[in-house]
Order: sequence, then C-alpha cells, then structure tokens
Amino acid sequence: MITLDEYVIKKQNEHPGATGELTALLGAIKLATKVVNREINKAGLVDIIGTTGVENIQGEVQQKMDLFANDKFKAALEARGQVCGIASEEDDEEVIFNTKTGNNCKYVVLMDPLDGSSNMDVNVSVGTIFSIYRRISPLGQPATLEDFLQPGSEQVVAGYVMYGSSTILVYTTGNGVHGFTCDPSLGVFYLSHENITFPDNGSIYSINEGNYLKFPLGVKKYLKYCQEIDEPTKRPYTSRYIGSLAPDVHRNMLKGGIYIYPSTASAPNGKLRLLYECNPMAFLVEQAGGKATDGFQRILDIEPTEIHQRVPFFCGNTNMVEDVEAMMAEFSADCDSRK
Ligand code: AMP
Ligand code: P6P
Repeated sequence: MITLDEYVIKKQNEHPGATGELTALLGAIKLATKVVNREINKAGLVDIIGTTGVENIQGEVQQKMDLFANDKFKAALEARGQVCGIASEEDDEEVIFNTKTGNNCKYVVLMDPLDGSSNMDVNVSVGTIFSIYRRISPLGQPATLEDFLQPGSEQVVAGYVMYGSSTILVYTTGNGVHGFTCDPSLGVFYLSHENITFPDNGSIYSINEGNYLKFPLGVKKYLKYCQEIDEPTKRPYTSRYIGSLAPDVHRNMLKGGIYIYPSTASAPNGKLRLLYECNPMAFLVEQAGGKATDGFQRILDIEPTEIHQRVPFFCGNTNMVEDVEAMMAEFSADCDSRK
C-alpha cells in the first residue's frame, strides 16, 4: 500500500532537476482536501449546508460550503508558498499573491473548490476540481491574467477530489491517471486506482435530459441513438446523471460512458467553465484514453479569453464522443464556435 506522499516523491525523483516545489504544492492540495472532507462528513450537524444568500459572478447563489472550501484551499496554497496566484469559481477575479514569496513561485492554480455543492444538502457526492500551470510571466513579478488564460494543453497537473462513499483524490501529470483513497481512520491517502483507463466501449450516458427541448438537434439525435434497441451495440445505453461533474466523470472513466453538458437555447456556451472544470477534466479523460471536445474541437486546444468563460462539454469514451460529434456536424454545425 503506497501512500500519496510516497507516490508523489517517487514521481518527483523521476525528474532529476526537480526542486520539490510541485510536490509541496500537491501536498497543500492534499491538506486542504482533508480539512474540507472533515466538514463535509458532518455537514448535517454543523451550520455548513445551505446558501449564503450571496451570488457569485456566475449569478449563482453561493453555498456556505463553497466559501468554506474556497477559503481553505486558498489558505493552504498561500501558506505553502508554491503558488503565485489562484483563479477560483468562487472569486470574481484572479487572486494574486503579490508578496516576495508569492512573486517567486512558478505555479498558478485554477479550481472549482466544491463543484456540485448543492448536492451536499441531500448527501450526494460532490467534488473539488483543480488545475496547475507554470506561470508565463517572469519570476519575481506579480502573476498576471495571462498566467491563467493558457490553453488546457499547457496544464502540468489536473485532478479532482470526490467526497462520496469514500474520499478519493485522482490526478494526472501527463503520465496516466491515478486514484488515491483516503483511509479515514488515519487520514492518509493510499494508491487504490493506478492507471485508470476507459474500458474499450461504454454504455452509460450522463446528461440533464430535463433540458432536452433546448438541446441542439445533434444532441437530440444522439440521445435517441442511445435509447434505440440494438443488441450488437448494447443499446439502449444506461442513463446515469448525478449532477456533480467529478463523480459523473469518475464513474464513466471506470465503467465506460459519456458526459455531455451541451449548449442550450438559453445558454449558448453551455454551463460548465472552461478553465477550472472542462480543462482539468479533459486532461484527465485524455490521459485515461478518452476524448473531450466542445462538440467540434478539442477542449485542450481552446484559447481562453476570460477566467469564467463557459464551453459546451462532451467527454468520455472516444467512440462515444465521436458518435455524437458526427451528429453535431450533420445536424448542428451552426453551433460550432469556430465559424
Ligand atoms: P519542481 O522543480 O518541483 O517545480 O518540478 C519541476 C518539474 O518536474 C515539474 O514542473 C514537473 O514537470 C516535474 N515534476 C516535479 N515533481 C513532480 C512530481 N511529484 N510528479 C510529477 N512531475 C513532477
Ligand atoms: P444541471 C454543478 O453545478 C455542475 O457545475 C456540474 O458539477 C454538474 O454536472 C452540472 O453543473 C449540473 O448542472 O444544470 O444539470 O443541474
């Protein structure tokens, strides 16, 4: 049983010039995860569920736990002194650690500190999603907005923590996807899922079908394809949708499936944010042998223009994503943002 710390150090040693800064940064994320996990596990007993009554820049009412998680991750990252700035779903703008220490750090972190948090009120799994980039602005200076607006292909690390029946931290540095499950009696993460890889085929589709009438025709055609009876292709597929991105993607990576949050008539760019939801998930999905697009182009190739920009999101088994991409090309080419 190898612990997360042992695994990370082992991987650091495979990079002779490594100073340990990235290892320390991953340690800060692990620490914050434990603090958040402790609160989530007693959510019904302490005043941490429900909303703050305050709206974030997304126009969404912030959950009390959103702000708690955001504060804990920011505090842990700043205290560890490996990050020059953070961009978070819960902050309107990027947070720059403009100190001597902060300005000399080479990484920025983008995160959704607690995704799907409204599920917590009903004891359904929620997640933290994070992404780490090397800064492009010069060391010794404060981080700039450009450090955060890099394409997802530049990510050094992407990961999520799923607070569910167990607490599991899953991450990639570009050499496969690896999962570590927390032993609550010790508070230690142990390697439990090495080299997570999509099965060759998938038969689960994850989408909020309540929005069906507002979907692009290509998505409607794909949903009907999923529901047709066809023995050789194991259809009808199974519909599974938790309403929390990390658990939905995690299940599909392990069992095979596709997650879709498309554009709708009322939300032409969909709901999910490129920088701290879609890019990290896309890096993980590709590293697990899958595919992630906006229906037309690779998510990791999209050049970001703003911190909270949204994109349509299709991710999962490569063959399943390509099936829906073919229908988007045939029936919804007008939705292609590159046109
Ligand atoms: P560092 O000097 O610690 O910032 O590491 C320099 C580079 O080495 C990082 O940006 C990664 O590309 C790689 N590296 C360092 N530590 C690790 C690790 N624990 N796991 C994977 N890659 C690492
Ligand atoms: P809807 C949670 O708010 C989230 O960002 C994802 O975690 C989840 O997949 C999606 O939105 C759920 O959105 O519109 O189906 O409730």
